[in-house]
Amino acid sequence: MVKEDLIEDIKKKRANISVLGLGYVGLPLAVTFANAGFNVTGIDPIQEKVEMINRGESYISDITNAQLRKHIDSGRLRATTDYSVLAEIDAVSICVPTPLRKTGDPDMSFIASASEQIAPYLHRSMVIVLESSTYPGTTREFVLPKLTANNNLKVGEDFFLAFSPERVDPGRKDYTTFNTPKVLGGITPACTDVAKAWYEQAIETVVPVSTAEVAEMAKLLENTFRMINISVVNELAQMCERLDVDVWEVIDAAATKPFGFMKFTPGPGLGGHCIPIDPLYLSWKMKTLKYTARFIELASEINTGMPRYVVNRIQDALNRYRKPLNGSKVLILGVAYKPNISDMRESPALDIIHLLREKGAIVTYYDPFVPELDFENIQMTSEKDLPASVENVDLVAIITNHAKIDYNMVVDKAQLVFDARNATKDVPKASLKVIKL
Ligand code: SAJ
Repeated sequence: MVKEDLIEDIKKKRANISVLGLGYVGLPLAVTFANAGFNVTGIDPIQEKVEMINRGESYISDITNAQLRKHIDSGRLRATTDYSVLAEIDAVSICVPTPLRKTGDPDMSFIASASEQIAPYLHRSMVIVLESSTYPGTTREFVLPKLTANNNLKVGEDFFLAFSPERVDPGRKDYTTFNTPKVLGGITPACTDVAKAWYEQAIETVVPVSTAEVAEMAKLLENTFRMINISVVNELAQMCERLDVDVWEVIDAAATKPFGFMKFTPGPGLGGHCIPIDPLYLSWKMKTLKYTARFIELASEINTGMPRYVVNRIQDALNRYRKPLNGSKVLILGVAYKPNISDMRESPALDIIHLLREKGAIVTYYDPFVPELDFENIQMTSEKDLPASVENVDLVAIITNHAKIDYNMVVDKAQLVFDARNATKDVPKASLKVIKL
């Protein structure tokens, strides 16, 4: 009766919930469970984050202080760095990072640590859901053995384990943790039942699938689809340049097709912690099975080649005006990995800055969302006066097209513009000074 009793406790909101990892996925998830009436204990190893949460201060833009404070003041939600609270917890969501190592292999250390921290407190009538994007088989082959290493609890009978991919798109207002359909698959059917009974108390639509592997693979299909389609248009941009055809016009024309087409746009490369990374978890797993995921590897090669392609195009643009790149002043306009956010993870702007400097360019940047850059070999401060900065360089390279920038002013004051995002599409007379990807 373990399964039925746990589902009863969940439905009655008697079950105590924990979310392990309070980042852009975990904190909104914790608040979503609290909104549904559960008592939630967030766990994170970073003391500063825990203290901010317990003061009702949100460090995640998708969660306001008011949304957080409501549950802190009512005592429904609290945070801690102490994993021993798990002894009193009935349901745990694991929302920890899954980055890549420098070698390009999956970094499973965060999932390993979370599993090992939970194991001593694993008890009968407990459900655990892994949310971190990872390779198919992780939940069954990697997490389960760590949970049961020092006990004889039986998955699907004594406790329950499932995978449910996060689908958080930071900054998006129309889709939230609550109303984004949630795929969920268990190690056993009973695991799927228990996890589904839990998640559907707090999330509008839960989509059960037959196994954890199906859920893991569905997530990777979502982001592999995106990564490969972006690489297609990145290669198309290179073809169009050789054909002297405007790739942006081509894509806009193709996008008029009301069915059977989905618009993607070329750019300076692929940033973020999902799209360029998740597909490589799949290709890595397939390598262990002696299978080469050719599309993923080719797409990754094209996307990672875009920063160098952009720098070559910048060099050609200056060359037209008899200016060697070496010694020319180049302003990078927009460095975040995508428009209107401050996130720099995997941003192609960093590669472009590095490559330009390697060729002797004098590089500055302006990004209203990123006041400072402090990465391995790049320590820079954003220019403060955009008009003056634009006037003072040989070329402005629009790398990330933040909406708040006045591109009319940029084109008006610049000597030369390389536009990697078609940000100047509505600027009259842009063609006189703007060279587009
Ligand atoms: N990019 C292009 N061309 C495109 C779309 C994106 O070059 O047509 C670039 C962006 O500039 C960025 C990178 O790709 O550097 C990733 O962009 P993204 O729009 O995919 O944004 P992300 O990384 O925030 O992706 C997230 C993902 N959400 C989750 O993994 C839960 C992704 O699945 C979503 O589809 C995406 O948000 C979204 O739709 O906004």
